[in-house]
Parts: sequence; C-alpha cells; structure tokens
Amino acid sequence: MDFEYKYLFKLLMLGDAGVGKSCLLMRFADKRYTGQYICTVGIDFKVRTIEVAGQMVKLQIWDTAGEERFRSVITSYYRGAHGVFLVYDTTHRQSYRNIDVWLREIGRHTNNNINIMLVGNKCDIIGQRQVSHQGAAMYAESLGIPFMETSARSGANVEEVFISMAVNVFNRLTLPSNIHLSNHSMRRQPSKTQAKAQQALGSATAHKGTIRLSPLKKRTSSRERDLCC
Ligand SMILES: Nc1nc2c(ncn2[C@@H]2O[C@H](COP(=O)(O)OP(=O)(O)OP(=O)(O)O)[C@@H](O)[C@H]2O)c(=O)[nH]1
Ligand SMILES: [Mg+2]
Repeated sequence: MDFEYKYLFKLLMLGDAGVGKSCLLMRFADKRYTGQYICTVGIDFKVRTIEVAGQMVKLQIWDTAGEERFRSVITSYYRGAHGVFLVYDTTHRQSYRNIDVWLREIGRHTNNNINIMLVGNKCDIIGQRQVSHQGAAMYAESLGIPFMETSARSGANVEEVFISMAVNVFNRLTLPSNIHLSNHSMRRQPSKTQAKAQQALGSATAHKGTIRLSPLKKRTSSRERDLCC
C-alpha cells in the first residue's frame, strides 16, 4: 500500500553477491522471507512509506546486484542517493573485507552528502561466524558510521536498520546545521549534541503498514541497540 508522503528518500543496498541484500529488503518491504537465492540481475527497487517525527517519508530502496559484472550498471544509480547500506555476511569474511572496496566505489561515485550504514547480515547462523560483532563495531566506529547486525531470516534488527537510516537522513536534511548528524561524512564521529538530536527523534512502532516515531521514554545505550540475536 502506498501513502501520500512529504519526503522521498532514495536508499541503496550495496555489498557482495549472496550477503542477503534482497532478502533484507524483501523482509522490510514485503514482510516475508523465502530463503531462495535468486541472484539480482542489475538493479531492482521496492518502496515503503513510514512516518518519521510526524512526517510521511517514502523510502525508495534500490537493491543492487553484488556480482562484479553488474558493477558498471549500478554505479549510475548512486547519483542522488540519500543513504547507502553496506551489507556483508557475518559468516563470510571476504564479504566483510570487501566493504573497503564498496566504500571506495561510494567515494568515487557520490559526494559526501550521504548517510552510510554498515550491516552485518545472517547473524542467526550460529557456529559459522567469521566476523566478530566487536571487530565490525570498531571498524564502523573508526569510519564514523552506524553499525548493526541483522537477520533477514529471523527478522532481527531488520526494521531497526531501515528506520535508523530514515531517521539519520531525516535529521541531516531537516535539522539545523549545528545539530546535523555527521554520519554522512565517512570519517567524522557524531558529536554529543548530534547524538542527542538523533535520540530525541525516538523509537518506532509499526502501525497499519506505517511506522510511527514517538519520543523515547528510556535512554537506550548504543550497545543495546546494536546487539542482535
Ligand atoms: N541464514 C540466513 N540466510 C540468509 C539471510 N539472508 C539471506 N540469506 C540467504 O542468502 C542467500 C542470498 O541472499 P540474497 O538476498 O539473494 O543475496 P543478495 O545479496 O541479494 O545477492 P545478489 O543479488 O547476488 O547480490 C539466500 O539463499 C538466502 O536464503 C539471513 O539473514 N540468514
Ligand atoms: Mg539480490
């Protein structure tokens, strides 16, 4: 179902083939998980409208192919993106190492006005983990970008990553410049004021296909928010 909206955010899912980009998007936009691997050919997109701080925000989320042969096709879609999810597979170390490659791609094809988020998917798989939560969290911190682990399969943190991205983009575009979140800049850390501004926008609850954000009652530590499974 589509809704009237005030803002349109263009978001991009990037990462190696098979890390679960399409499954994450299907879980968020269609609320289902099939477990099938159908390699994305080129690029596709889904939409979902949510409510952020009382405003309807339409998320247009572009799902890109991770396979190398599609790289030149997808770079033309980087233009105008407000946010990028850099997705790796927690059970596949190389997909995590390649995040550097994807960061370089972003640097080459976008300006710095973009929110970036690191997402470690498949955290439901116990016993085959090749990337530690702590290591990835430290890496994200060094880049000054948010990080979460997800499972498209169980649904863990899926709503949270998309909502968090929407809130961060919303903050960047609507808050006065002195309290803009800085995670669109790949190297800088958010200041205390910025972190407070982000928190003030609050938590989210799903309601009839939309997500309403309401003020936080209780302060949640970033560690609590990031923990998964
Ligand atoms: N256990 C587990 N498997 C997952 C999860 N997410 C995706 N998968 C599996 O990983 C495989 C690849 O998922 P896709 O979403 O198609 O991967 P992709 O990143 O879109 O791949 P490309 O389109 O080729 O770039 C599928 O077989 C899924 O079943 C998850 O959270 N947990
Ligand atoms: Mg795909």
